[in-house]
Amino acid sequence: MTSEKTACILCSRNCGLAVEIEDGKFTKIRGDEDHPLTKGYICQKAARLEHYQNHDDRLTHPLKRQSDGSFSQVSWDEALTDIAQRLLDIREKHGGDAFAFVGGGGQGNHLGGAYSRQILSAMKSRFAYNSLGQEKTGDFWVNGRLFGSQMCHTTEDVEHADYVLFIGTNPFQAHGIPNARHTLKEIQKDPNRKMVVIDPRRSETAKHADIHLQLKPGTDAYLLSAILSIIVRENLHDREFIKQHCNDFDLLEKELLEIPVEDYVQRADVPLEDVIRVARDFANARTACVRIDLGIQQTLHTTLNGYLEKLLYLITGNFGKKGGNNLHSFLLPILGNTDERKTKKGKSLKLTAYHKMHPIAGIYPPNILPDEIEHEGENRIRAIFVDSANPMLTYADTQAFERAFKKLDLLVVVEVSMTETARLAHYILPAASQFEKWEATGFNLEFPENAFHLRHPLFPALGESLPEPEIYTRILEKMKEIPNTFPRLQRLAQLEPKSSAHLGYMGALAVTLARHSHWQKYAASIVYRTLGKALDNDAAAAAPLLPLAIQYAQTHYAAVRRAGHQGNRLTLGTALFRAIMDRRAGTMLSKHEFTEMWSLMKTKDKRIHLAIPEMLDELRALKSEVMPGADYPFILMAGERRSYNANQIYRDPTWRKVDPHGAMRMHPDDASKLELVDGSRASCQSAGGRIDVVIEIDDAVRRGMVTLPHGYGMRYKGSEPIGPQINLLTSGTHCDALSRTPFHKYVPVHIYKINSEVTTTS
Ligand SMILES: Nc1nc2c(c(=O)[nH]1)N[C@H]1C(S)=C(S)[C@@H](COP(=O)(O)OP(=O)(O)OC[C@H]3O[C@@H](n4cnc5c(=O)[nH]c(N)nc54)[C@H](O)[C@@H]3O)O[C@H]1N2
Ligand SMILES: Nc1nc2c(c(=O)[nH]1)N[C@H]1C(S)=C(S)[C@@H](COP(=O)(O)OP(=O)(O)OC[C@H]3O[C@@H](n4cnc5c(=O)[nH]c(N)nc54)[C@H](O)[C@@H]3O)O[C@H]1N2
Ligand code: SF4
Ligand SMILES: [Mo]
Repeated sequence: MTSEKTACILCSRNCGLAVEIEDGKFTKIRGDEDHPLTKGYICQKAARLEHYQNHDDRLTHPLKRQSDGSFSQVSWDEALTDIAQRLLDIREKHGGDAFAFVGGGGQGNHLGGAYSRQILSAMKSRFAYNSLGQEKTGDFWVNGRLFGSQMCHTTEDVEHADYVLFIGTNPFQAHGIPNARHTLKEIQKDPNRKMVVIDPRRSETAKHADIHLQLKPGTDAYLLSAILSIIVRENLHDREFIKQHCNDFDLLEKELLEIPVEDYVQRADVPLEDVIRVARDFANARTACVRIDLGIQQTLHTTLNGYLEKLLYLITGNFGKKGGNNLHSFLLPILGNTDERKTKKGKSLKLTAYHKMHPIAGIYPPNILPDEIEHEGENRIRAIFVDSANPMLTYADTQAFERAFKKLDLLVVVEVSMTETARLAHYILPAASQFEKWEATGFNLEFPENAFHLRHPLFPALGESLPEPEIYTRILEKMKEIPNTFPRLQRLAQLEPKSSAHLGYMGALAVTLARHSHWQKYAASIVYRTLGKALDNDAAAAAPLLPLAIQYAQTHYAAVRRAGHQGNRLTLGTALFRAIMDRRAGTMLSKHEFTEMWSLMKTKDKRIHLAIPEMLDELRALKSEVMPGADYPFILMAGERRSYNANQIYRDPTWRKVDPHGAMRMHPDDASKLELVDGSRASCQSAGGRIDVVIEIDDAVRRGMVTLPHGYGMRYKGSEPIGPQINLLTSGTHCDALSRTPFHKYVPVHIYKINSEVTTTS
């Protein structure tokens, strides 16, 4: 038995874990008090991680599809030689646009993403699709306009705010904020602090709140603009802050004054006096912040909602201060900046062939992918790599994805498990699990104190599985994009003592990349094959953190030193890298001061550009809009976070202690009209599909709304789907016009009672 440190891989908190392992298994899992941010906190899901590490769907060998549809084992060399050749043929014949990369990191594994993305460069393609493009790209787009870059990501200091507004998020179950359940209880206990929840369901979080605005699904844009209007009408905005930091407030103010407050509040169907109270108290609070998530990002007016919630803290001056919302630093950058208005060296952004869609933050939206594969044009997508994602269950319109993926000339899936997507692949490449390799996430999203956790391997890789850095580096070598050896760099890496500043190596790397500029895009694999080989404990995969740490220390010099790292302008970065490598419980990266937040702004004038013309147009258009779905009796929230769902990460259903069916929650009044009781079977029909469900009566949901959980529908060991395959009901076209992210929380449906036995597919 050994005791080790690691982190949870189930949500963006990545809580630090202290674990005991024996015979290749976790025998004990608890929160790690030494973790610099999570300090011992965990939720009930982490204790079950043995169900991720060891189960019957784990992949052990590369698999190749045979002509009869079955899979047979092949060697790595055979698989990668053939894949590389087929990629080169497709590139030669159809150009790089015929290739797309899907996924590249889930809730716990982003280190591999630094390597997998290189295959896009090798294919001369820009088409990176991932799950952020079905939830957060609208938000990133707004950040780009307000703060000058789509990489300016915001965080919220819920732990120190006097007044917290949760809109469309249920941190009690979904977490996403520091030590969620403790933090919620702290606010609830303190008579001087207030919590407001805006959610059509009386969620577990709403149960802790001082005020719950139980609005009608999809009406957030009305409610939030009414709150903003009340604030400016009553002169509660922070004029001093606006004058000092913001542009174009007058344009915004004019629009906000036009909002018909009473009408909009009525549309949202919440008490006007509560709304007025929230507007006043939020604006008058000493410190206030807003935390949002999918409830507004996957419903009507996604991007506009993101704009309005940000205006709440901006015009009240709750930005760049303790207890407010803030920008934060990134060590491992998971976002890019792709402003569709700007051109780079005279070249505009790459639009997709069929939908002419531009990327946001470097990401294309999965919603359009089936059309980009299926259209008749020469420049359609013909080859795809899927890595760390299960689009067959998680992207909108399962039927369209199945149809489209079957038309591909090449589908390669890099996975730890035999998933529903893997079953469609030409090749399945087995990845070592997240506890069998060096891993980390870029979910270091905090301010003023930010931390990073590099996880060490705890178990040997299962069977022949390999870490992604090795898989993708071998593919680049097979494609002859990089040579197999770099003798000079390897020699220098070996020469320098392990604890040195690696200055000789870094200098030689810079010279090599300057001389061979076509290798720059493969820096991760080159560093992996050279410096990586010289690191202890086979830590090659972590080698690209050295240049990132150097860059981070240069950009945030004072903050890194405040976090206790020592060194001068040349050596601080390597000291930070060493700390990251050595501290198994995670490392505090930086301690900023609040005034330094403004240095993270990317507008040229370092001011916030409040008026976004596209958003003001959409705001104006709300007045004459009719809510969609009026001809359906129910709005389905397709994808709720509950105590026992965790995206598609756990496949073995025995991990769940409750909710085996992933039941549909329905208000008792609605249920009685349909003669449904707890445990009844019913059929749920949307415009696109039908699934059978089991009913759970729940008076916390609004009448006219039903909910189904996300994270079910797996065919474990080839079984029938377990629980609802919700994306049989959703659609890629029912989406935000600007970001193309789906309205999963607003799916109009009919529900019918069924008396026969349940079948769970469409
Ligand atoms: N247990 C668990 N936790 C998770 C995950 C998981 O699978 N399981 N997944 C992780 C991931 S990837 C993500 S992105 C986060 C998501 O985390 P959240 O967004 O917080 O979780 P959801 O339950 O999807 O949705 C949040 C709330 O939105 C509400 N809602 C629905 N429609 C509307 C609406 O029209 N307006 C408003 N204002 N609210 C609405 C729902 O009732 C729900 O309470 O969770 C993370 N954490
Ligand atoms: N209708 C509806 N659809 C939704 C949602 C919703 O609320 N409603 N939520 C959406 C959201 S917010 C998200 S984030 C997505 C999540 O959906 P996806 O992006 O598809 O990601 P995960 O569910 O996290 O699946 C991760 C996959 O990675 C595999 N994996 C785990 N570890 C590793 C590893 O180390 N290497 C490799 N190569 N693979 C690994 C797992 O086996 C799993 O199959 O789903 C989205 N889909
Ligand atoms: S699921 Fe999220 S909140 Fe729960 S232990 Fe894991 S990282 Fe922490
Ligand atoms: Mo997500």
